[in-house]
Formats: sequence, C-alpha cells, structure tokens
Amino acid sequence: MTLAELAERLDRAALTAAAVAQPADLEVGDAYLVQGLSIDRRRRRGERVVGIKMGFTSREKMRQMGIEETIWGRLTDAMRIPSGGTLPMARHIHPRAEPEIAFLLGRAPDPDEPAASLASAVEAVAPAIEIIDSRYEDFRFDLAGVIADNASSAAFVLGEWRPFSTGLAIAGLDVALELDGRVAESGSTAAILGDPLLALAAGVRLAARYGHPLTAGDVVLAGAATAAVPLREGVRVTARVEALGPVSFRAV
Ligand code: OOG
Ligand code: MG
Repeated sequence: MTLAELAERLDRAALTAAAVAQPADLEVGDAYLVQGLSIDRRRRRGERVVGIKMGFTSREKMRQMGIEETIWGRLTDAMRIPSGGTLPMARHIHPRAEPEIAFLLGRAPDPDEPAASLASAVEAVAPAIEIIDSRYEDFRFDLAGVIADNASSAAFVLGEWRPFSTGLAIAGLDVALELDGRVAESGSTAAILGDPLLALAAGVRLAARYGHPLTAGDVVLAGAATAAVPLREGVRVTARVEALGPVSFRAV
C-alpha cells in the first residue's frame, strides 16, 4: 500500500466511523507524511488547520497506551466543538475524552527557542477537553500507526481564554475530568512533561521538523494530564483546571 492509499484509508475510516487494521512496517517519518496527506484530503473538503495537539506528554497516557514517545497531530476547524456543545457518538468509533490545557500563540515561535522564552509567544491559555478516537480496531496501535492516524485526534473543546501576559503559573494546577458531575480522573498540569510549556516547546520543535512550522493564531493542545475515559451516549463531560475554570460538552 502506498502512503497516499494509507492516508485515504485512514481518512475514510474517520469519515465513516469504521475501524481499520493497523499498517505494518511503517516508519515514523513516513507516518508523518501519511498524516499530512490525510489532512490534505480534509483541506480539499474545505477544512482549515488551526493548530496542533501533543500526544504522550504525560506518564499516565504513556502507561495507558504503551507508547513512550511524544508525538503531535494536526487540528482543524471542523474538529472544534463549541464550549457547552455536543459530540455526536454516531460519527465516532470508540471515542474517549481527556483533560488538557490549550495555548494560543500570539507570534510565530522559533523552533530553537528555549521553553522559558517561548512563554512570550503565548497570548492566552484555556482549559480544554480533547476527544480522541483511534481509527484502528480495539484502540490499539504502535508509534508509527498512531502518528499516521493524526495522533487519534477527533474533536476538541476549548474553555475561556485567559491572557498569558501576566506570566500565570501553569505548572502544578489541579485538573479533574468529570462524567455527569462525578470525578472520573484527576491529576495535575505538572503531569504534562513537568510543565505544559515544555510540551509546547516539544510541539514547536517536532512540528517544524516535520514541515509544519507554527504561527500566530495557532492553538496548541499540550496533551492529557490524566488517562482518557471512554464516552457513552448522553454523558456530560466537564474538565476543571485550577485557576483556568471549567469546559464541557455532552456526548449525544
Ligand atoms: C493518542 C493521542 C494521545 C494525549 O493527550 O496524550 C494524546 C491516543 O492516546 O490515542 O492525545
Ligand atoms: Mg490528547
């Protein structure tokens, strides 16, 4: 199978909510090419890339999925659910939700910039929920497989943006994910590579390395602070991040 054929297969799996088998013998560089090709298909349907999401930036996520390497995927405008909005379960295969924080870039970051100076590229931060939905059977994959599948990204919800210029401390904030008002997962933003700004630095560097330099206006999801929880129809999901507030959606 060519890389373009694999991209088409994964794109169709996402469109039809039908899982496919994992590719064999794929290399990481080729996997990012497949990811780019599948995003090109979305672009041709009118979607716009609005940022990136980081994956496997916390121990909890690495442990849950058995992958130890930080990855990234592209976010498009069509993946965004308004805060308080709904996620149609029928359009997904086996979706899961995880609590995150999001950065909004105020300027183009330099891939060689240290994390400390990258803070000045951040315009605002927000609490976020990412909905992941592997296009592979049983939600199982290896490193190259999940990269080709756009790091399982399916949808995301952003809470209220908070200006970052004040130098707001974002490492060590309590995080909780609630299902119908009951805490299902809890942790801290410190779980995200020790400091979510380090996840941003990794994203800036990795995306540039694979031909996707970030720019002003881009959104960056830092990666989940806790394990992801499976969704079921009707459930209301809320993430609460200390000092940043709540964000929620309902699965329908
Ligand atoms: C891959 C995506 C990981 C995160 O926040 O760590 C991710 C997956 O778990 O399916 O989004
Ligand atoms: Mg995530």
